[in-house]
Amino acid sequence: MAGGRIAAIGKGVGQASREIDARGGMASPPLVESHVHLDTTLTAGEPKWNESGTLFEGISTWALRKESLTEADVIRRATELLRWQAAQGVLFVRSHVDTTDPDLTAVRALLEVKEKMQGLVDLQLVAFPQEGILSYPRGADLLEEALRLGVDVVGGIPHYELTRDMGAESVKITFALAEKYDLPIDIHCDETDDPQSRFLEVVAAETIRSGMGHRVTASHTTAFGSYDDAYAFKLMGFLQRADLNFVANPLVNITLQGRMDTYPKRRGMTRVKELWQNGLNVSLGYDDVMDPWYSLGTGNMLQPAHMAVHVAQMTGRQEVMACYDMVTRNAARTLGLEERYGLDVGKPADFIVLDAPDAWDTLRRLATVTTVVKGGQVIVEAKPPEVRLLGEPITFQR
Ligand code: 17E
Ligand code: FE2
Repeated sequence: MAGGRIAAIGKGVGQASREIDARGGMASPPLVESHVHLDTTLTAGEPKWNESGTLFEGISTWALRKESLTEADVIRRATELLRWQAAQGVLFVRSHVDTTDPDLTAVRALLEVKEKMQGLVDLQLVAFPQEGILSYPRGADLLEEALRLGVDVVGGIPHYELTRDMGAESVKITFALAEKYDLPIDIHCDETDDPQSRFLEVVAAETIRSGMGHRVTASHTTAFGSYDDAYAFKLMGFLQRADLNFVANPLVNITLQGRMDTYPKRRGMTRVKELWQNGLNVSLGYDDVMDPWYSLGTGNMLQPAHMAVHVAQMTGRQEVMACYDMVTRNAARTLGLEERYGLDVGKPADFIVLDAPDAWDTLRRLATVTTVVKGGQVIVEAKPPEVRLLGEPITFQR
């Protein structure tokens, strides 16, 4: 490393001022969080718990918590979660921030957090109209105001607009704002089990029309898991033409979706394996840590990858490895970080060391991130848990 950048890679390439003993573990580019809600984090139970476990009770519970929101409150909670994530090797984060608030309190707070955390974590913010662009009073104005304040990405939530027409119209508003301010897009799209929720096709059409390609991301898209195969097959071709990114949030959607089903009960996840097989960029997010939608969690990105292996049945050798890519390289692509991300000479010296020899073993054991290096500086050192049975060490290795 030199000047905070990677100077050389390989054996015998010169003398380093500091050596890190990886003890047989692998080095990897940092973990990337491509979808989280930092404004809502660490509020579980406030002012009440989400007893039904549905997306909708999550939204109404958050609306109650929003009434008492202050900038200091958001800053404290968001900073805490970013620290948890950095401590677990997550150095790049894309967070949605609710713009359906006449005061834009969370927007102002997270813009401050972004500034304050620079140097530790790269934070991207998405203006997210939680209660709708057209269904919330002045929703479109508030969304645009957030962009003027400096939010990086334009969001949407078409499936939660009052009618199908309003949903389609809202997608067009998102694209119009993105084009006006030259910003990427990340839309909460079709987060429902309703197979009639078909806003992804509108997003694909707008992506093709605008030529925005991989500057567009469709998040959640859980209804894609409920579409019939004939429609899904046709749609997949359009998605390939559009070349947009997908983010799935398996920890959260496996619990939020399927709530109106008895049995068989749907998995409520988008077609992660098939999107990946068809060459589309898929990444994974945590979505929520201890909030009205998901009361558990620590922000460790190996957990959604581990859950994706199960929910998407990506259990083949290469498939498990692909799930690791979905919280590293693919997520970096979703965030548009290709230029500065990766273990290549000349790129910033940001990397992690895991106590596992490869990506497969990392997910099998939910390995510990033992070292985190940011800009050439060691910022985290951690020891894997030491276990002894009758005095003998147990390593969980065969
Ligand atoms: N809001 C939403 O609409 N969907 C989600 N999964 C979360 C917030 C976490
Ligand atoms: Fe989300």
